[in-house]
Amino acid sequence: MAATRSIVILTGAGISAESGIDTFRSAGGLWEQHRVEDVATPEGFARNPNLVLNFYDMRRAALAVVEPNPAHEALARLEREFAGELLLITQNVDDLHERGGSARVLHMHGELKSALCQSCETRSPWHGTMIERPPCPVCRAPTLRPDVVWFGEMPYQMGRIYQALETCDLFVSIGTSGAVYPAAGFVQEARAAGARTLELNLEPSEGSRMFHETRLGPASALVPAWVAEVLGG
Ligand code: BV8
Repeated sequence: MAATRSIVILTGAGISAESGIDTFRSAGGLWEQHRVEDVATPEGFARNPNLVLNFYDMRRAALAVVEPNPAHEALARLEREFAGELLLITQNVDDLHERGGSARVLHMHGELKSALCQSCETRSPWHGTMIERPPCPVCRAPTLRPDVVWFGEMPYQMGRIYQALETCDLFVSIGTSGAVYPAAGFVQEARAAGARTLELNLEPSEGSRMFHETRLGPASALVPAWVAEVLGG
C-alpha cells in the first residue's frame, strides 16, 4: 500500500462525548432538549433571540467543566509527528481539539468561543455571555451573535475543504452520524477523487456503506490506536 502522503480528518460530536459534551442525536441529546428550528436557525434567532443567546451562553459556560480526552490528544500527536499533509476539519463548536493540543483546526460550523458582529461582521474571541447584549469590541454596536453556522447558512472555508478532499489520499471520519450536509457528503467527494476512506464511530452512521473500512467503538480507544498505526507505533 502506497505511503499515506495527505490526510483529511472530519470529526463530529462523538469525539467529545466521552469528555461529557452532549451529542445531538443521542437519547437525551441536544436536539431532544431543544427544537433545532428554535435554537439553530437564523429564523429562530429573529423570532426569539433571548432563547438562542441563552442556549449558546449555556453551552459556552459548560466548556469550563469538561476536558479533552485521549482521542483529541491523539489527533494533536498526529499533527506534531505526521510528515505528510494533514487537515483537521471539525463540525464541533467546542474548543477541545485546541485544548487537546491541536494547533490547526478548521471549525466549519463555527466556535462557541467566538462572537460575530451583525453590524461590522467582525469575529472576536468571546468567553463571556451575550444575553445582556454587550457591545461589539470593534464597532461597539450591541449586535453580537454566536459565531456558529446555523441551518440554512453556508459553512466556513468550503473552498479550502473541497480542495483538500480532491487531493487527499486518506479521508477519516470520527464520531459523526453523517446526518448533516455538506459535511455528510465529504466521504463521497474524497472517494470520487481516489482517496481511501475510513470511519471510526461508536455505531454505524448514515454513510457507513460509503466507507472502504468502518471500525466500531469509543473514540478514546479507536483514535489513539489508529494514530499509532499511521505513525508506526
Ligand atoms: C447549508 C452549529 C448551503 C450549531 C450545526 C442536502 C440534503 C439534505 C439536507 C441538506 C442538504 N444540503 C443542505 C441541507 C440542509 C442542512 C442539513 O444538512 N439538514 C439535515 C438535518 C438534513 N444543512 C445546512 O443547512 C448546512 N448549510 O447547506 O448551506 C450549502 C450547500 C452546499 C454547500 C455549502 C452550503 C449547515 C449545517 C450546519 C448547521 N450547524 N452546528 C450548533 O452546534 O449548535 S450542525 C450540528 O449538527 C453539528 O455541527 C453537526 O454537524 C451536526 C450533528 O452531527 P454529529 O456531530 O454527527 O452529532 P450526532 O449527535 O448526530 O452523532 C454523533 C455520532 O457520534 C453518532 O454517530 C454516534 O454513534 C457517535 N458517537 C457517540 N459517542 C461516541 C461516538 N463515536 C465515537 N466515540 C464515542 N464515544
